[in-house]
Amino acid sequence: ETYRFPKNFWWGSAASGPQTEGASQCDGRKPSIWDYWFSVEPGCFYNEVGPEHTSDFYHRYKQDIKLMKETGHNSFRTSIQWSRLIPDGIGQVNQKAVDFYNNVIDELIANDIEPFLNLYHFDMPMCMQEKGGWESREVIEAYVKFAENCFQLFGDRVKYWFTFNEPIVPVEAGYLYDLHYPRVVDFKRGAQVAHHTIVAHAKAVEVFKKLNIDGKIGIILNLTPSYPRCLDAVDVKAAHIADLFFNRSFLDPVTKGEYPKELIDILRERELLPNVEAEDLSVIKNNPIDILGVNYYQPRRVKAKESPVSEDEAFMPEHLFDPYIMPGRKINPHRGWEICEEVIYDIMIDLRDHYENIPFFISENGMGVEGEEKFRNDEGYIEDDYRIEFIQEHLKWVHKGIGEGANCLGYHLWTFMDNWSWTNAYKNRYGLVEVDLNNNLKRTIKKSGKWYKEVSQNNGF
Ligand code: BGP
Repeated sequence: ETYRFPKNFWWGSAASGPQTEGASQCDGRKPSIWDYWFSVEPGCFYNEVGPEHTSDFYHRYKQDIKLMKETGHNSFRTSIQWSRLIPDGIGQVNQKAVDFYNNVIDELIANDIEPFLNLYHFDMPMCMQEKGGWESREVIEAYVKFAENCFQLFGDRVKYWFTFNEPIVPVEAGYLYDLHYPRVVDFKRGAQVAHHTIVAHAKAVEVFKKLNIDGKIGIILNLTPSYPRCLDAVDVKAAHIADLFFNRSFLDPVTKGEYPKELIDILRERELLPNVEAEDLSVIKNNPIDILGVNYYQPRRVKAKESPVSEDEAFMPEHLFDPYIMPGRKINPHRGWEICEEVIYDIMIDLRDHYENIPFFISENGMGVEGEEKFRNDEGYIEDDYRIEFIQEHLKWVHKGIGEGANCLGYHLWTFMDNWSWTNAYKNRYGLVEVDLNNNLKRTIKKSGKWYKEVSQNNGF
C-alpha cells in the first residue's frame, strides 16, 4: 500500500536551543535554570552530564543544516534561547546572539528549509527565576518584551512562530512532581505558573498581531489523550478529569480563549484557583492561536480512584484518578513510554470535531533508544529499523486522519540529531543523525535519516 501526503506537507524535525547549541558561556550568554541547577546539583542528571554537553550547533550549524538537507528536511524547528538573546532577562539585546540566530535563519532559508522558531523551551533565565520565575508578573512582562524583540529582529524572514514548547512540562516537572528545577511540590503554585504562562503566551500573540508580522503564530502542546480502563462510568469520568488537567487546561484557553468550566469548578471547590488579574481573561479571550503544534509521544491510561485520599494530604491531580497499566500494551523499554500509534489519529479527529478543525502539525513524535551503537553496520552507520517502523506506523495514522478531513500540515520528528536531554542527558538517542560523543561529536546519518529523505522526496512511502 502507498501513502501520499498533501502537497507542500512539512517534513522535518524539531530541536531546541538549550539541547543543541552548547557554547553556554560564549559570547555573552548567561545561565538558564538548567546551567544553574547543574552547577549546584549535578547528581540530578543522568551520568552527571550537564547542559553544556550538547552537539555544539552554535559552532556547527552550517554543517548541520547541510545534514538536514541530506535527510530530506523542508522545515526545521529550533528555539531562541532567552538567556542568549537578552542575557539579563530584560534590557540589552546581545548582538552576538542576534548574529548567530540571523546566520541560522539565513542558512536554513538558503537551503530551502523553512525555519520555525519557538521562544521558550523550558529554559527560564536564572536571573528571571530569581525574580520568581513564572510565579512573577514581572517575568511575564519581561518574556513579552523578549518575544517582541524576536518578532522585530527575525519576523521579516521567519513565518512560523511558537510562544512555548510544552508549557505544561515546567508546571508538572517544576511544581508538582519534583523532576525539574525549582523542584517545588505545590499544586496551587503550579496552577499560578500555568496561568501566568498562558497569559504570557496570549500577550505575546497580541504583540505579534500588533506588529503585523507576515506569518503565523501558535503554541506547541504535548497532548496525552486519556483513556479509561473500561467503559464503566466511574472510569470514564476519571479519564475525563485527567484530560481536563493535562490537555484541556492549555488547549482550551489558547484555542477557544477560555479555561474549561469543569476544571475551574474542580479547582474553585478546593480553593486552588490561581490569582487572576482583571485583564488576564480578556487577553486570553482575544488572542487565539493561528496554528497548533502537537507533540505526541504516549497516551495516558487511568481508572477510577481505588483508595481514598486522606483529607489533610496536599492536593494533586492524582487524587481524582489512578494510573492504569493496560496489560499487553507496547512499551519503549528505554524510555518507559507506551507506544500506541492510533492515538495520533484520535488527536486529529478531536481537533477536527471539537476545535474548529484548527490548522496544526505534528511538531514532535519520536523514539528514544539506549545503546544504538550496537546496531552499527559494516559501512559504519546505525541501522535503526525500529525507528523507521515507529515513524512509519505513526504516519499511517496521520495519513488516515488527513483523509478524514483533519487539517494537518506536516510532521516533525523529535529529533534531527542525537542531543542532550533535560535530565537523561545522552542516555536515549532520538536522532536521524548520530552524534559520536567519543569522537569529536562526529555526525553520521543513520538508516532512518536516509529513509526519511526518501519519504520527503516522494511525499510519502
Ligand atoms: C519532549 C521535549 C523535548 C525532548 C523530548 C524527548 O517533551 O519537548 O525537549 O526532550 O520530549 O524527551 P526525553 O528527552 O526526556 O526522552
